[in-house]
Amino acid sequence: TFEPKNIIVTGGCGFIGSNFVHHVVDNHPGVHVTVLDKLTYAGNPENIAGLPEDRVELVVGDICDRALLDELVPGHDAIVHYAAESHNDNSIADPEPFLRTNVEGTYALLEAARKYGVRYHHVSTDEVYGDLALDDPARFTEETPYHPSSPYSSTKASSDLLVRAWHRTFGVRATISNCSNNYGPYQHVEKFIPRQITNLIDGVRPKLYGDGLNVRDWIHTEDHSSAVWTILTRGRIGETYLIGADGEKNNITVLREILKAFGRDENDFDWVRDRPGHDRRYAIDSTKLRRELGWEPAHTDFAEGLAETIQWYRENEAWWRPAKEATEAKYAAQGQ
Ligand code: NAD
Ligand code: TDX
Repeated sequence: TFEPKNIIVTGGCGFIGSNFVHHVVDNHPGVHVTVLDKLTYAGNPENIAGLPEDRVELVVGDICDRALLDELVPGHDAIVHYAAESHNDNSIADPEPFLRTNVEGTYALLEAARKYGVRYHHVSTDEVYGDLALDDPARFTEETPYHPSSPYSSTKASSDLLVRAWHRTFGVRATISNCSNNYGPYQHVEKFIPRQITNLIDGVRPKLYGDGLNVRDWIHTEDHSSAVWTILTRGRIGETYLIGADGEKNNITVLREILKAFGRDENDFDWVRDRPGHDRRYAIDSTKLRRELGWEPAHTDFAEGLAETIQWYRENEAWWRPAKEATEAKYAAQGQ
């Protein structure tokens, strides 16, 4: 077992990274967290506000900044890398920042991990495997070939390959996790579930892409955090672990659950233009993580997790309101 004392969490002011920071503070008392975050449109320091100052430090900076990494990384024993450009629709509108942050940024962190002998965990996505047909009984495993579809997922796939090479060639003590779609508090209003919840709070009709039958494999972000901690501390070096909680649902089903929670008719939404190259279905087989490391998800009741998430957006309008108008303006310009 690896017992980290002083970790860097990149992207710790984003949705999943900040949930991980809370998870570490709440569950692992001896650990200090340095958050390295550029505070892009997706990063919000309020996500980690109020945490004990002797446990969490925020450094505002870019993961591509090699000089900053030379200052920051020595003295830490692990890097947990969440920072990314994360939204598929943005990657279609403008791929450039995805190449920089996701590929060059990962390269810079790997070089720092190599130079200072630091343990490295790489947070990635199931989208690197491409998509499955709706009627295919198969799910993704660690052996599934890479087949990314979008600019976003191709940059994530590229970064995963860099990690594998830096482990094999330079001996960087690295692990990779590929997780399915997360939901929960602090998710940006550009993403599917928060977008529809906040639309309904605003009295605006939700927007469904294509035929609404695309399937995503939903996991609560808290379960993603416990899985990453498990892999960081007990995973085998050089290995990849898939993270999932058996949460396959198609988009129209999820949307109708949200509509129901707001007491609206199940057809009270708009069909909008489909996403180009839209992946049909993702599905994760997380047997390796469960058998080898004994991890289990705790939040397996999607209806309950969704109700709590809706409640969180109702209670935290001040958190999401500033981003809402610009996000919807961008979608409107794309016919979505
Ligand atoms: P997010 O967009 O909510 O947050 C990204 C964070 O990274 C922000 O705080 C942003 O300011 C920061 N950041 C961006 N570029 C940076 C740079 N160059 N330097 C430093 N910080 C930078 O993303 P998220 O949804 O929380 O995703 C986090 C990670 O998890 C990503 O690597 C993503 O690929 C992966 N992932 C996400 C999901 C999902 O469902 N959202 C599923 C599987 C894996
Ligand atoms: O308004 C919408 N209407 C709609 O039907 C939006 C924003 C999305 N959708 C659909 C597209 C997808 O099929 O909902 C599904 C989920 O969309 P997103 O929230 O954009 O997520 P997705 O593209 O599946 O990617 C997410 O999961 C994997 C994260 O954003 C990625 O960072 C992660 O790697």
